[in-house]
Amino acid sequence: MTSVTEPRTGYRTCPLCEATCGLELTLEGRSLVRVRGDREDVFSRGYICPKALALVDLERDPDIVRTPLIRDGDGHREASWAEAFALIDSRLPPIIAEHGPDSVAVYLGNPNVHNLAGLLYNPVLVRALGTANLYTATSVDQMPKQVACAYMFGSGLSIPIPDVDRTEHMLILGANPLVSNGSLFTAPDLPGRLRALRARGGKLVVVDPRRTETARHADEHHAIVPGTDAHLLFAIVHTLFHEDLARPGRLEQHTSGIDVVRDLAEQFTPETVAQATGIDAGEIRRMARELAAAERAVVYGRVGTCTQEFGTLASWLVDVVNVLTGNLDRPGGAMFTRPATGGSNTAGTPGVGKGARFGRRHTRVRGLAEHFSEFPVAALAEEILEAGDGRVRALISVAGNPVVSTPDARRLDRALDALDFMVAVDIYLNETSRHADVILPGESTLTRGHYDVAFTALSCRNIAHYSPPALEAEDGSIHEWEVLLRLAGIAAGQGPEADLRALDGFVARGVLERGLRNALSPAHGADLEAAWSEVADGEGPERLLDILLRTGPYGDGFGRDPEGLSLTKLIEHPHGIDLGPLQERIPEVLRTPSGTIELAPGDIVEDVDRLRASLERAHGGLVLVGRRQLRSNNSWMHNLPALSGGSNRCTVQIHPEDAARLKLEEGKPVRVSSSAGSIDIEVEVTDVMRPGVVSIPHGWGDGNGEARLHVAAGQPAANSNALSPADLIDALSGNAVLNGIPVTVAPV
Ligand SMILES: Nc1nc2c(c(=O)[nH]1)N[C@H]1C(S)=C(S)[C@@H](COP(=O)(O)OP(=O)(O)OC[C@H]3O[C@@H](n4cnc5c(=O)[nH]c(N)nc54)[C@H](O)[C@@H]3O)O[C@H]1N2
Ligand SMILES: Nc1nc2c(c(=O)[nH]1)N[C@H]1C(S)=C(S)[C@@H](COP(=O)(O)OP(=O)(O)OC[C@H]3O[C@@H](n4cnc5c(=O)[nH]c(N)nc54)[C@H](O)[C@@H]3O)O[C@H]1N2
Ligand code: SF4
Ligand SMILES: [Mo]
Repeated sequence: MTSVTEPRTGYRTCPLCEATCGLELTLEGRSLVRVRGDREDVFSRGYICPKALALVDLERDPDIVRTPLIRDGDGHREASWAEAFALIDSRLPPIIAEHGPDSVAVYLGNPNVHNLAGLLYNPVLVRALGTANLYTATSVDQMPKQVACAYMFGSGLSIPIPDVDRTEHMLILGANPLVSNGSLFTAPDLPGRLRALRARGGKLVVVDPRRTETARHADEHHAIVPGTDAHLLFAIVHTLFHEDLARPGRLEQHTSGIDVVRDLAEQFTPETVAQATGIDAGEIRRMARELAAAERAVVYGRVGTCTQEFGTLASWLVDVVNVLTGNLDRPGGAMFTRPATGGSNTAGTPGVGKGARFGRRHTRVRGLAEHFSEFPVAALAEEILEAGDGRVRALISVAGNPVVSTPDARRLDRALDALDFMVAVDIYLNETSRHADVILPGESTLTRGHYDVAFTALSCRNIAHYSPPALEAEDGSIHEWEVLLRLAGIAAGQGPEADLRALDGFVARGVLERGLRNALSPAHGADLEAAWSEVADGEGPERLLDILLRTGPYGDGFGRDPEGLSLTKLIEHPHGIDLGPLQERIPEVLRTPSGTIELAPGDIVEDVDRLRASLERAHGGLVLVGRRQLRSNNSWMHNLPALSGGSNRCTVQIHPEDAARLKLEEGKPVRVSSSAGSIDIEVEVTDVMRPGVVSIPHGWGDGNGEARLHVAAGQPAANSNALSPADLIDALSGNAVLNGIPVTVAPV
């Protein structure tokens, strides 16, 4: 018998991590049967990692939530969309009416940044709710970098990206791109790009308390004491000044505060920080000299430098060194992307702006400042649990698993039980969504179009790449953007049957008006009605994307430049369009009040006292850091057989000397405890760890009967964030400290 359905091929960008690799999908009927790298993808050239292959398992995972679920006693039962939305409409608006908009919190998780629905329609939902209680995964991730960039360059999304393909020297702190493939640094096949850097005679230096996969493939590895990157970087800055190696070059005329930084660095001599950092003073001087001597060099810091006690200072100093060595905004250094969908630094006045303003609101209980209109998620549990006016009573969680991903995880787990009402938009019934009164299914990767609005703004080349849906949505299913818009309609008091088409049109017109108002847009000043008539028939994320592209920096300006970008043009290029290497953008990219790179922002300068004080602190005792695993993705891919077992084990790694002293035996269970709690976990004795530092991967749940994760439930696991104390935050950004947590380890 011959098969009824011929295999078909579709192309799409991988939605799983920031690398944005091109995939070639093979489908039979509605089934995804094979995933390969798309060799013709203009950016990834066929590269993929094991996670993408697991999309086949994800699509057929029987545990995936495909119909709305409604709480029924201790469990959940299936319901129709109409019943689910009606229930939300009967519960949510009364809470808002009685207790005000802030009584409803929103948590937005990481996958939102990887899909158009989340990126473009969550803001609509948050606006409709009008709540100040917005929390996202940003405050357990890159908030310090965004805060530092906002101070220095005037926008939280003006983040300098390593120009890896042209650099000759790269210093990486607190990132493990051989496993993670990079973050705030979109570069498919980053492992290959780093190999190429060394093959052309360049040098790769890694600073990490663990001898990571990346460290093992580097020229040099420095096993730093966790939380001391700012000390190390300050000593590098000190050396640059002291040895007259600071050469900002053309940046000098565009930079203010260089002298202030020189004064601040004065006391951070390599000798002063050597003990704290665990890195020899001579080595620090050599690192500084080599950075200064290299023709093109770049410093890059990521999760390990952000989710720590001095996250903002470390993130700031990364770019201070890039500026002082003349490597900011220069080929082979750290450069600014110019994204095709535009952004804060492609609008407004080139070279000047309002800059950063934080703390317009504060959390009720601890008084923590807002950054970019969101609060630190480390404060969410107390905002729910602590009685009083303004308490959070309801939560909408979209593609997030904060019970596993955020600090004091067990307390948050209890807090979610204390809510009056919770909605989760998620593809799994997991540690977080199990608390929801209503779970609304997210959408399959195959039935939605894809464009990386976020990551094309953070990539090491300028790229535009749209993938149309590989499959039509099934009858009766609802696209994720429609789910979010439906929730927005309910929040706005329009009920569960609001006119989605009208709401969507309103959203799209707003985006179009903003685009036409932007003096830097090729569509600036175009006739609104004429432009609207070109998109009036469209809908959803695709229409918004089309407007962003056409009004963006390479756009067709609604007909003004027929060669320019539009969604139609991208559809004609299924393997993406390469818009070329990164270009110099200073001073035009700046949006600071002074019109300069503000190298010594006041708030940051003040925080240096805290850093200085830490030098006098007594050391000793074990500290915990995290790690990522190649065949895993934060908290939600442990349920896929293709990614289970093997190297993917939830263990605590510890140096042999520490293990001997504590009488810990390889493979045996141990109890790891911190001020927040304790977990039992298997021990792995390995000299990849720096003595005094232990490592546990995040993303594993405690195993909970109510979750529907059959494959994951069979694997030994423990929630590392049960150990992260919610009171440990980076002072300037409110970001959680997830690395460098004091712990004890003992045999069970
Ligand atoms: N200790 C420690 N903690 C950490 C980190 C660390 O390094 N150490 N890293 C932090 C970082 S960098 C991040 S980004 C956060 C992540 O924190 P979160 O974003 O809270 O967690 P994820 O594991 O990404 O969970 C995503 C959720 O989205 C669901 N999901 C997946 N795809 C879709 C979809 O298409 N639609 C919908 N609606 N739902 C979907 C999944 O089922 C899951 O419930 O964790 C942070 N936590
Ligand atoms: N396979 C896989 N890929 C992923 C993910 C995943 O879960 N799995 N998650 C994705 C996400 S959401 C993100 S944000 C990115 C993150 O990508 P990366 O930033 O590369 O994240 P990690 O691999 O956690 O690397 C952080 C490193 O910091 C080190 N570290 C800890 N504390 C310190 C410190 O104080 N100083 C220094 N210098 N180093 C320290 C840790 O040992 C670790 O090696 O990865 C993405 N890609
Ligand atoms: S590296 Fe990231 S984008 Fe590329 S295939 Fe793997 S998960 Fe997908
Ligand atoms: Mo992340």
